[in-house]
Amino acid sequence: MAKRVAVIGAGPSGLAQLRAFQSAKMKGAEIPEVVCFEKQSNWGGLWNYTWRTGLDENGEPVHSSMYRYLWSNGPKEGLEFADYSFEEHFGKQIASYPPRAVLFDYIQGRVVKAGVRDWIRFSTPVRFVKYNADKGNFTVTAHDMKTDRMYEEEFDNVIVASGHFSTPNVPEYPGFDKFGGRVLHAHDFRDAMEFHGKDILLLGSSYSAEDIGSQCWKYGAKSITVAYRNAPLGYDWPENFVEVPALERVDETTAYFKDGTSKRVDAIILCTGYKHHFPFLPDDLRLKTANRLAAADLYKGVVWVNNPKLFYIGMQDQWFTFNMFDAQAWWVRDVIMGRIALPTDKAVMQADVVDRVEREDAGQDAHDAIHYQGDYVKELIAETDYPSFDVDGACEAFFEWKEHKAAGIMTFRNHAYKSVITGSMAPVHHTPWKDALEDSLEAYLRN
Ligand code: FAD
Ligand code: NA7
Repeated sequence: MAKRVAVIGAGPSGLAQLRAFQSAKMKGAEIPEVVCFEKQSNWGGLWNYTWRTGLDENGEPVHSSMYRYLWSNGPKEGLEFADYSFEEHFGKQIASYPPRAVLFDYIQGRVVKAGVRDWIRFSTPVRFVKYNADKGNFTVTAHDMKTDRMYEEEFDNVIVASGHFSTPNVPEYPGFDKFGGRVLHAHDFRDAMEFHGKDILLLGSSYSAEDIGSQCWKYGAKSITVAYRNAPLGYDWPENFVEVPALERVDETTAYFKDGTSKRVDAIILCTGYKHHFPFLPDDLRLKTANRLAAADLYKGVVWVNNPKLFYIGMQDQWFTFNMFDAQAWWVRDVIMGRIALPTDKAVMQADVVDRVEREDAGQDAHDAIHYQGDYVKELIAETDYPSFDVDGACEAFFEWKEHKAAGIMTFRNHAYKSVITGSMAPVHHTPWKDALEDSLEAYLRN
C-alpha cells in the first residue's frame, strides 16, 4: 500500500509541500497519497484576507493576521518561486512590492497550474495528532466543519505547516483595564482608516510596528507614537511619527513612558509578535521554539529530532519566505520518498541543531542573518531537484532593500529590483506607495 502523508495547513508552506510532491509525480515518480488539512475555507494561509477578527464562521480562532492595504514588506525578488516566475504568472514583469491580493494571486497561480486543489480538505481543522509506537505511524483527528463530523485517519508521516504568525503574544501593562480607547493586537488590525485623525500608540519595534505605523500614517492618523522595549526602529520618520522608550503604564487617556514623558492617545496597538502555537500536538511532538532563524529541535530546520517521521515547514523567522518553504518542502519530500537518508543516530541530528544555533548566534547584524538564511536555502536546494537559482542575487535584493529603507522608510517601496529567476528588471511602480491608496490587483497591475 502507498504511504500516506498528512500536511497540516494550506498556506505558502503547505502548498509548497503539495507542489513538491506533484512535481515528482509529473516527472514519473510514484508518490505517496497526500492529504492536506486546512482549517480555512480557502488556501493561501495568512494571505487569505478576512475581515473577521476573533473567531471565524466555525468558531475557530481566525488565522490571518493580514490587513487591508498590506503591501509586501520586502522585494518580491527575494521570494520568487524558482519554478514559477512572476512573469510566467502575470505575463509580464511587475513592480517589486505587490499588495497582498497580488501575492495571493501569484501563490494561487502555481498550485492551480499544478492541479492539487483536490488534495486539500478545506474547513477541516486538525484537532490532534498522536504517534502510534506499535504501528510506527500517526493518527490524525480532524473536524470536518462542513458536515460537523470528527474523524480519525492514519498516516505514515505528518508535516506541520500551520504557520507561526497567527497566535498573538499579548502582554498586559498596568492600566489597560481602565484605558478609555481600544487596545488591540496587530493580529486583529484590519483597516488603517479606523485610525484616521486619531493619536495612536504602537508597542514593539519590529515589522508589525513599522508597517502598521507606516500604514496608519499613510491613511491619515493624526500622530503615531511607537514605544520600543529594547531598541528603536531608528528610521527617519515623518514629523507626526515618533519613537519613545518603553511603556510603563496607562490611565484612562494617557500613556506614560520610561523616560518620564507621556502622550494622550486614542488607541493602543500591540505589535508584540506571535507565539509558536500547536494546540493539536501532544508534548512528544510539539515544537517549542523562539522566533529565530535556527529553530529548536529541527534537524536541517525541518525534521523533528525526537521523531523523524514528523516534519515542520516554515517555522523559522523569515527573511526568505516562499522560496525557502519550497527548499524545505522539496527536501522533506525526498526524505519521505527515500531519496535522502536521515542520520540513524539522534545525537547527529541534535548536533546539527546546535551547530545551526551557534552559527546564527555568531552573526553580528541583519547582513549576516540574510546570508545565513540564504546559505540555508542553498544547502537544501543543492540536495534536491528544486530548480537552482541565484540565492546570492536574492540576498543582494535584500541588501538593497535594507539600504532603501534606511534612505526613506516611506519611499522604499518605490524602488525596483532584478529578478533572479528571469534576469529581468522590475518596472518602477506607476504611483509612489504613499499616494497609492487603492491596493487592488487591478490597480497595481494597471500600466
Ligand atoms: P501561514 O501563511 O500562516 O499558513 C498556515 C495555514 O495553516 C493557514 O492556512 C491556517 O489556516 C492553517 N492551519 C493552522 N492551524 C491548522 C489546523 N489545526 N488544522 C488545519 N489547518 C491549520 N512574508 C513575505 O514574504 N512578504 C511579506 O510581505 C509578508 N508580510 C507579512 C505580514 C504579516 C502581517 C504577517 C503576519 C506575515 C507576513 N509574512 C510575509 C510572512 C508569512 O509568514 C509568510 O509569507 C507565509 O504566509 C508563511 O506561510 P505558512 O504556510 O508557513 O503559514
Ligand atoms: P516580531 O518580529 O517577533 O517582533 C515582536 C516585537 O514585539 C519586538 O520588537 C519585541 O520587542 C516586541 N515585544 C514583545 N513582547 C513585548 C512586550 N511585552 N512589551 C513590549 N514589546 C514587546 O513580530 P512582528 O509582529 O513585528 O513581525 C512578525 C511577522 O509579521 C514578520 O515576519 C513580518 O513579516 C510580519 P524586542 O525587540 O524584543 O524588544
